[in-house]
Amino acid sequence: MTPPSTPAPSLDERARRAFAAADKDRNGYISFQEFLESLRELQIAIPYHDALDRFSKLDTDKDGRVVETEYVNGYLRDLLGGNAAAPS
Ligand SMILES: [Ca+2]
Ligand SMILES: [Ca+2]
Repeated sequence: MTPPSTPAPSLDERARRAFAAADKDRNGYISFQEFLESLRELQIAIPYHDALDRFSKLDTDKDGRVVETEYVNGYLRDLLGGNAAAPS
């Protein structure tokens, strides 16, 4: 049961994989419903409004869908920019 030895994926490769995993119906974007499901799969238990908040941060053009570019950018932003969401 040893995992195949693959070279460590780059950050945006990881982001793209995470995106593909979250896009359940493979229609090219993540809906909020899919986003909730992916959080659940990752066993990230966050309140509904936090999930909504994260989703809307990813959805930079606010069309209610997170496309791959938005996801990848958000993923990198999260890692590089820190996650210091100031309480409003
Ligand atoms: Ca989808
Ligand atoms: Ca969008």
